[in-house]
Amino acid sequence: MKKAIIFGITGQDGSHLADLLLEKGYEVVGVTRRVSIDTTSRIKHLLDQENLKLESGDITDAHSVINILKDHQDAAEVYNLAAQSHVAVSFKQPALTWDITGKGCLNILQAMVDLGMKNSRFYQASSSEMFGKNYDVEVGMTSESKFQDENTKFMPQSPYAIAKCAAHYMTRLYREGYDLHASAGILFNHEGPRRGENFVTRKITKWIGDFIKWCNVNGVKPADLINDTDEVYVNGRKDRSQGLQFPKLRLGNLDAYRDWGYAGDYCEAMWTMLQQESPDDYVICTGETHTVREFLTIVFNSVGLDEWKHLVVVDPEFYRPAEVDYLRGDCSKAKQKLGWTPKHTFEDLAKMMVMSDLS
Ligand code: NAP
Ligand code: G4F
Repeated sequence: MKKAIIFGITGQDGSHLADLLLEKGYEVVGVTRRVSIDTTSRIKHLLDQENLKLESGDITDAHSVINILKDHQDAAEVYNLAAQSHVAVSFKQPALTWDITGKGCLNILQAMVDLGMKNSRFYQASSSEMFGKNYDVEVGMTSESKFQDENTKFMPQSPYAIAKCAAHYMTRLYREGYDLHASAGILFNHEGPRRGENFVTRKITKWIGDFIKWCNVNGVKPADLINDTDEVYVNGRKDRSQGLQFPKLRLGNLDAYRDWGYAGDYCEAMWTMLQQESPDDYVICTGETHTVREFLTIVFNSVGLDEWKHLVVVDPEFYRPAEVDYLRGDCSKAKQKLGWTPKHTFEDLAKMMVMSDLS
């Protein structure tokens, strides 16, 4: 039976990857860090599987990394999905982000070399955020289109993206310098019902789910609503102390473009990369780009609301010191070499997330 180690198993992607590997008959070792509350909610459905083993560890602690790898040197695959993965948080906690998202990867790679794990394959979760401000331009007969692929230069725009660049280069160095089978997936934004609640897509679908449930419980129809700067009120009950009120959805930059796909599809790409004879780097994306505004429109329309402007507040608190304005990937290489294509569209994704948050 093949063994795989997942650093970051409790995260969105770690949980999808664990589903996939267990389905494929792997023995899965998941690394979880000790925190004061239970973080296993995304893998709750897997906890009684005998092929899943959880090990306690932290990728910032090189001792814990080497001890875990020493106990599982027979692992065929090692996935590094662990990160402080929130871009806005990385501006507030840059050193912590560096230690986890940048140096954590080095701790794993060096431990694999020190332990002589020549037969184990390594996956690094690189990010489209590394492209930052940069893109390439394809000039057609009548139009131009912007895109990023494996050859686009990185111009990172956040402490998170800089840490990811360091880990990405480190992965390439250990591949070339130590002959390690180390691949990096440069994944564009991917979401789903298991997405953390403070990423923009999930923040929106979670809010709409809570809002619709509140309307249903209180017998409120959108036509009954009265607007205020911060909350929505129900007609005839304007007294704030007693009236029905619901906080508006507060967001930052609505004009950013992202290439959003479904996390389950992207975890299949990670696994496929490690099945290749030679390690390499691959862009994984949908090739479509949409603004936060467009996501809002699809989500609100999907619950029968034509308009979102009166329910959303643009709050500068959610602006970032530096922004990534435009991401749209070109995954031709993954299509050709891995035979991978995304299965879910932007609309599918938004509706899947809304349905889940409504239930
Ligand atoms: P996520 O939901 O934030 O999960 C991050 C995981 O890392 C969690 O399991 C977390 O554990 C773990 N972790 C954090 N600090 C750790 C530490 N010091 N030691 C060990 N584990 C630690 O992220 P995701 O969306 O699944 O993304 C997975 C990976 O892909 C991340 O590296 C992310 O940066 C990268 N990525 C994500 C996207 C995307 O759109 N989702 C795109 C490109 C790249 P806790 O549960 O204890 O917090
Ligand atoms: O959902 P986001 O926080 O994702 P972001 O910054 O693109 O990063 C995600 O994708 C990366 C891949 O490109 C990953 F590497 C990274 O780990 C993470 O998974 O923000 C998306 C956009 C940004 O432009 C942000 O400024 O939405 C904008 N936004 C507007 N209002 C907001 C909000 N983002 C968040 N999180 N919260 C808001 O209220």
